[in-house]
Amino acid sequence: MKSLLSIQDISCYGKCSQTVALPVLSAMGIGTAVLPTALLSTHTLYPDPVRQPLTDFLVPAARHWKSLGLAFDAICVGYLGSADQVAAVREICAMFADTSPLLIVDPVMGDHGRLYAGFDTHYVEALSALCREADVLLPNLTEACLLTGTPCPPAPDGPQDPVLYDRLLDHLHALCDGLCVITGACTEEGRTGFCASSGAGRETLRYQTDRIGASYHGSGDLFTSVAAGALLLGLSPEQALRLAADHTRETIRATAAAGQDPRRGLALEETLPALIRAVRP
Ligand code: PXL
Repeated sequence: MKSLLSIQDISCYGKCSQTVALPVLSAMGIGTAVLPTALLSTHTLYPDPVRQPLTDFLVPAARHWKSLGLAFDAICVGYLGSADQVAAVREICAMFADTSPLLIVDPVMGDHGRLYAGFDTHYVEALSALCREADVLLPNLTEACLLTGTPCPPAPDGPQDPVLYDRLLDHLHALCDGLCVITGACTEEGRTGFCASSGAGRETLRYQTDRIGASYHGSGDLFTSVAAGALLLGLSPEQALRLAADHTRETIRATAAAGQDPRRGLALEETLPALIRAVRP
């Protein structure tokens, strides 16, 4: 069984980050260990979450695993709360580098053209250093602009000229020579998907599928989790990313149909059986 270490926060109520990654990767048949970077009573769409950063726990926990001889096929990094946590994660990646795990980084720091609250340019720089080491990098449009110093387009949630994505992918490759994926890429009204390439000048993978008229916290986390699991299972980048886009679309559709408070996040439970059938027929 393939193994993956998921490094991101646990938001105890409102599905995102670890509470998306763990069920999804387990359903896909990936043995998943979690390294929580912080505990939050809820994710940050609810007002005033209680936060308990776990920065001092990260490196000692990883040292303990190392002393036990544990190793992972992949390390997948999501939301981190501070530049100190980014430094700790880089130290952990260096600790496990002798077993060459696939490093998958979702540089969670903004959306809709803006940095999330609590992050600043210092954080962007710290995260860029981690992105340099990634084998797979999955920013959304806002994050791709922040990482490459590109002004974000005035209507970041609407359709963009495909040339913008090509240019961003080229700039991202100056940072990271792995597979770069711009998630949520939209080039047609009412559609969404991804643009990706595995090196400057290489073929660009483009995919557009129906955009469901609802948006939920944790959707990017779901895309990254499915893509990570599928890559570990040996799917090609194009197959893995299409599966991630299609599964995210169907989960958003099912969540909208469930009619619950949107802050609860994605109704993952509705679509896990289909995901299992897709990857473990
Ligand atoms: O979905 C990404 C994410 C994860 N965890 C926390 C967040 C966010 C996005 O804002 O706030 C705590």
